[in-house]
Amino acid sequence: TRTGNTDHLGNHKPIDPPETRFSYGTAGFREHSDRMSFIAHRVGYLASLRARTSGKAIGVMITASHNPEYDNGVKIIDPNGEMLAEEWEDHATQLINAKDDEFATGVRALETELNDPPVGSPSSIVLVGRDTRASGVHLTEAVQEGVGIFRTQFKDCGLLTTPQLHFLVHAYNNLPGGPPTEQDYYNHFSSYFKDLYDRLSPTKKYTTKLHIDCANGIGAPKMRNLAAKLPADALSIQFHNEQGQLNHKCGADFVKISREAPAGFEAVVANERCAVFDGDADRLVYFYKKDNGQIELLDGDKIALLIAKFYKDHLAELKMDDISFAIVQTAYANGNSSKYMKEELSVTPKFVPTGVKHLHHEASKYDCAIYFEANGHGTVTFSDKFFDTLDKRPEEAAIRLRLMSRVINKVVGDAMSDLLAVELILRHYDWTVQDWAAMYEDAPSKQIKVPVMDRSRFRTTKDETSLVVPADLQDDINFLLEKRDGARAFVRPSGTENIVRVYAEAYSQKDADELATEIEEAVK
Ligand code: 16G
Ligand code: ZN
Repeated sequence: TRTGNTDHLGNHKPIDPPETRFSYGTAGFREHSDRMSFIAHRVGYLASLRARTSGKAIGVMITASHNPEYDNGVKIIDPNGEMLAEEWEDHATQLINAKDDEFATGVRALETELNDPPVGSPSSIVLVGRDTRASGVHLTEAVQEGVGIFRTQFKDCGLLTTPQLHFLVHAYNNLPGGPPTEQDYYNHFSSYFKDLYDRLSPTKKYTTKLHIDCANGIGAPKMRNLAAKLPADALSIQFHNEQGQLNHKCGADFVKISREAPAGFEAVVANERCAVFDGDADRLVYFYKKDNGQIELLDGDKIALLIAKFYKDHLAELKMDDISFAIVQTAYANGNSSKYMKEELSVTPKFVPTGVKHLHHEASKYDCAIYFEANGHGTVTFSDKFFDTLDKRPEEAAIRLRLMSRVINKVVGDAMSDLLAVELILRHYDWTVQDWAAMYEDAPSKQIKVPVMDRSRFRTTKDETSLVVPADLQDDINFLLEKRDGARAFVRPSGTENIVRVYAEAYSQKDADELATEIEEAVK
């Protein structure tokens, strides 16, 4: 029978007071791990349904990224390796919020709405991956039980970075050969890296020494696997934060927000290049210690600009004028990065709301587009036309561009592959990390997290740069801005934590700090 036995749908009971509403946010469902089991179970069912309707492999990633160890989350990866399609987010939100005794009815209604997708198709499978969080083990089981409700195939892919699972799902559905493995990931990125590396000229200023902060997460073992396959003299990596408490005083989010060197970097000397992952290795930022002990941060905006310069230079050299090109940013992008794009690269950035799906969606409209959030999450997307055009060009610049475009994980922002791209581009230009930092100077900015009881009280305009509710708070912000020439600030509710974020930018750091603090007071 189609519907099978639904007796065990209630195995993972919601343990929350009924008034809690969960929504499939920018990062799927994310909660304290104690509350996640029934969510994982239902998401397992939903992923199996998505696999059945598409007849393809679907991914479920268990991670709470840069959040503390005690949190966890689940998100679904679509057949092409990208984020879950929007209409399915609605299905997910509805099903997770169903009360225990409504779940079976909800399931039947959804199956009917989707024309009873077939059970047991050999091509439908759910691939599950998890980061290093201890709770990931039992949440994997919960997903498996959910997938099993209608006997859809299930494969536990074990510990993976988030982008690795995206890569596997994409490869499963789109590449010939048997089921892809984690080794295919390393082979893919290391071999394109080597091909491009072999074509670059010897360097005078670029140095191979690189420190990596692994945020005590899954990036540590996986980057070691990848590094082992790179040409021996390409990078000399010193790994930090491999075993300690996940994301604690380290990782991309910590460094970006605090503008401090992570714990474990005390002995690193000034001016050495340092890369930083987050807990599931989909974000990357860089920094170096300055002589005065502070750090110079090279965030997602700086990475975007470095990659954008490489692409613009190559497209110009090859005169590929019929290739549409774009850079996509959010309101958190540093004002001076956007200015550099306009003035030095002649590209006016497109602005979209926070969350990778929005950036990715906008980027996909172009033949080649670079998108990055300031927090370090981003990648480059390409159309078929982009590759078709390049394939016909014999020039060295075309070969370089093609190889670079394979080093990049086009389906999702990926700290490891972004790192390879950055290192190759620095090598190509023979730049030090200081040369890169000097592309533009960040406008002084400050970000503050303000804990709130109910973040749904705050609603913004689509571009997230001003509040619709509470309107009087926006009036206060406008008043504070009027006092400061050239300043910019906004408040937006987090999609992942019970906080609102205050962002302020001004001519001086002192002004930015003051402005942010004054807004923080107004929020409280
Ligand atoms: C999630 C998003 C990230 C976004 C962040 C914003 C994905 C895969 N991740 O981590 O892109 O920057 O949320 O967090 O979309 P916030 O809503 O707490 O500011
Ligand atoms: Zn992450």
